[in-house]
Amino acid sequence: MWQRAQELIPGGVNSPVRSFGSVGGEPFFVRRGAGAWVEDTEGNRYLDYVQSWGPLILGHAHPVVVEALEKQLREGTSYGLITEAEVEMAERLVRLVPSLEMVRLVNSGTEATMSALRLARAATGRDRFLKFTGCYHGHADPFLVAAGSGVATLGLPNSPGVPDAAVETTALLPFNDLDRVEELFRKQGDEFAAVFLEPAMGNAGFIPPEPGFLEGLREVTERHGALLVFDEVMTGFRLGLGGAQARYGVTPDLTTLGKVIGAGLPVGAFGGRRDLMERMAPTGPVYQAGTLSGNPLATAAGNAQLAFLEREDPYTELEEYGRLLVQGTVDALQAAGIPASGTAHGSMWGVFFHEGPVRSFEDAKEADTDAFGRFHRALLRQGVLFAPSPFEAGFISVVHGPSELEATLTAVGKAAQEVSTGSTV
Ligand code: KE4
Repeated sequence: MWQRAQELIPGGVNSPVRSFGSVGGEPFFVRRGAGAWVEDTEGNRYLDYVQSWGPLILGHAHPVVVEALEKQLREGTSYGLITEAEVEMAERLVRLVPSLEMVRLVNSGTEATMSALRLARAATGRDRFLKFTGCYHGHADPFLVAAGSGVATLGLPNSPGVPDAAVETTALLPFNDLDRVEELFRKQGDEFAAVFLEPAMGNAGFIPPEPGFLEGLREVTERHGALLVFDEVMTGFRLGLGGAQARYGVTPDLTTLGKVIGAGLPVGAFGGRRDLMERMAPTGPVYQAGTLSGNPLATAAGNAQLAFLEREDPYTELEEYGRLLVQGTVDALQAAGIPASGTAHGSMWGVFFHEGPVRSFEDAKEADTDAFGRFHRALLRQGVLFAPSPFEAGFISVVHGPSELEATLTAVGKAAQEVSTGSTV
């Protein structure tokens, strides 16, 4: 099957990270998911900390999501016309996410971020924007940028097929370095439409903002008439019910969402201040559209999952599990003589094979990725699935409980020993 997949689909996968390229070995094919577990086509079960890269905060096939989908399926899968479920979803997002006065649903995080950037450029009449190294905002051209020739202000494409023109208005600086932002904006701040970031990085491992960083960005963008855009596709409803902006107490002008709000169905969203969102077609001139945006299956699943989170507010338990998981993993690695550090906020967490502190992607890149690969394979053999890359965040769902934590930490202890004694192949 793996051979057939690689013959017919580039790399055998419909998204690169699924190839397990950075941890070695062959990926398994999933037959089903159930709660905190995924099962492969050979009947092996794995405790799942990937959770479809964030969406499955209730775990796989949670009854409230399955029931909502079963009910909707019989009524149809898409209409291309408005439905009450879209209004219910918009009301809930506006109620729970501090920056949202209006919101539009799209089909992926990529669509959400590319639309938010277009709106920020339209609203300010400026083309340039600042992003941070290691932050991933989907694969639209303006975001596929590598550090320029030493200077931050000239983005260069980081993928063939992206024209220089698409990224020369993208500036790039290290995360958590407010001084560099202040310095850039002192000189050129009035050229910038936006500062665009993951308020806590989930695509470089898990790297939270340092105290003062987000507050500083809020102040410098206001001072120079630029918009502050939080890409909460991953942190939304993961760092708490109101996402990173509620947890860290900084309200952006625009927010992008995805993942959790679709419960595994394709959904993205962008929203924010009313005066900005009213510029979107058809009320305003900024064009954006989508055949399946807000489709009934996605809103059925998303509404069911978000309603559960709003009703049960499970974040204290999620964060406690994350804290114990990270502490137990770091302790086991250090006991095996392997430098390690890590953090857990809300239902996201990360461990670096790096003694820490890890404040930026530049720091994260110094981690021992080879040892991480050996650790990942050793865990897999014991039925535990961590994200198959050292530069991804881990997730916890409401169906990860004490027995899952105990099983995980037992596997982690053995894997750490295997890595340090070099007995892993
Ligand atoms: P999608 O277009 O993949 O739905 O969302 C893009 C995106 C935007 N913003 C943030 C903060 C994101 O984390 C993502 C997507 N995250 C990756 C995980 N590293 C998706 C996994 C994948 O690429 O397969």
